Amino acid sequence: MRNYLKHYINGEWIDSTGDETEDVINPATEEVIGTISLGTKEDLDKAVKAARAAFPSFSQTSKQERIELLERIAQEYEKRKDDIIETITDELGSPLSVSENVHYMMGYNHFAQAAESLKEFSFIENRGGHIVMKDTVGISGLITPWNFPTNQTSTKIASAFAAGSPVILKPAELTPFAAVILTEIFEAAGVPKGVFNLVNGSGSVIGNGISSHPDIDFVSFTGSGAVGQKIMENASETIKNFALELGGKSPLVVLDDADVEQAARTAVGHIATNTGQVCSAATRVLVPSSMKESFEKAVKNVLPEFPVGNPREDNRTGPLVAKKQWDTVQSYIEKGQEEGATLLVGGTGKPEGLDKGYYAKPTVFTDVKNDMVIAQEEIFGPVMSIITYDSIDEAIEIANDTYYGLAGYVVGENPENLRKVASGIRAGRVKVNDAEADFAAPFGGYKRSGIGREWGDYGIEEYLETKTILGFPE
Ligand code: TAP
Repeated sequence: MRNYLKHYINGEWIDSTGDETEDVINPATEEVIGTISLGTKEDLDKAVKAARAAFPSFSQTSKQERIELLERIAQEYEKRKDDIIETITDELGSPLSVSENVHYMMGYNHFAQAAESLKEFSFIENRGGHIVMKDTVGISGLITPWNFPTNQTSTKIASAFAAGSPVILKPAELTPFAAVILTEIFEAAGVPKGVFNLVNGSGSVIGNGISSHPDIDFVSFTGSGAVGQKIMENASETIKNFALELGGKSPLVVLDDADVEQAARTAVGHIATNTGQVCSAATRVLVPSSMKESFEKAVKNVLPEFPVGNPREDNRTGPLVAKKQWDTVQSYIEKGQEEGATLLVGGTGKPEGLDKGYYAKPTVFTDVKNDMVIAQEEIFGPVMSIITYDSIDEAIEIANDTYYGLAGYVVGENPENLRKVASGIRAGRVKVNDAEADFAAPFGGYKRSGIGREWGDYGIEEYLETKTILGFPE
């Protein structure tokens, strides 16, 4: 049992001023694996005070000092590898291989990349008559979701530290333990007191408290569009700066010269990895009408490569994070059937032999029309919609016929067509074939997928203000 009943404020683990707690459940076993304290407004105020007190000295640290701090964090992070992997598997239900190759790896890369980006980063530009300086935004409130417990926390914290901004982190109640390990990593790396503060608690108290706090200068949020809107409303009261990374309903455009089996593997990988609980997952798969049957056959063929089951065994897909998420996914599968889409594989209920745990069946709908609810709303589960198209222009039109614009994918051979589709998709990140991950590349959305960019130097920019100085003595 992991009982984390304290918050980390001003370099110390301190008791909560309230007595409310929340149990954390392992989604694979449905058993309680620990408890956290739910913080109060008073706890948040203490954390804000600590971050404010740390601001004058931390914001004035040199670039070199902050590079060294980020490098020490990356080193300490590596030392906690096994802990991080096991913790994420227990709280989120992701298979050990996914916890290692996705969650652990992404967290590490954000700290290492922030150090690298900072080396090249220029905080001052002489523009002839005037100087333009990049100045720390102030203190930052970070609100993160449950689906990537180290990725989303690390990208925000690494960028804030690179920019010299002290932070208050509120992780999601469903997966709060990875943030405790991160806190221990920061302690071991010598993060100055007050620069990192962890307040556990509910979105309605601590999350809401952060976005409306008059002494917090900037809020970075990742999560649902509904909460994103609430944050914008709250931030408007104090004209607070904010960045939002929200949902997606991303298209994967399969071109007619794509290797059909490989394209199907890519598509299934999107709904299998993290059990489809990924904001940038490709859940609308656009295939040429002429390829429909061969693609459907290929999907059925590759599905067994992604076995669903106990995340501590050799499986590729674990349970959904919580009963509530399982119920949501079930209702979307029912909706798809009501709307007249054809169920190719999967459906409602649990996979055979997996009665305990929030396991869902990987589900693929075909004959989907892009205006159906299952093609428009973010399901956040292992559900794919296959939609056909007859020309590349039509594929781009369908790809963009969505409120979202977080990501897009295109697979095929002809470079001209790949370029046309990649350039035509209205989204913050488009991936062509098997392009490798690049942690210096900006990440964020168009339209209702958000405002702002994370990762690398673009991520650091979010935590900076621009200041002009006229007549700066040489
Ligand atoms: P959200 O409700 O958006 O939760 C994300 C974070 O915001 C959590 O830390 C949450 O706290 C906090 N929060 C909740 N209400 C808040 C408020 N009024 N003010 C400030 N912060 C608040 O997401 P969810 O309930 O976990 O998931 C719902 C749906 O959102 C999912 O099904 C999925 O579609 C989408 N989602 C998207 C993403 C990404 S990466 N785009 C990530 C997660 C979920 P607590 O949960 O601890 O109360």
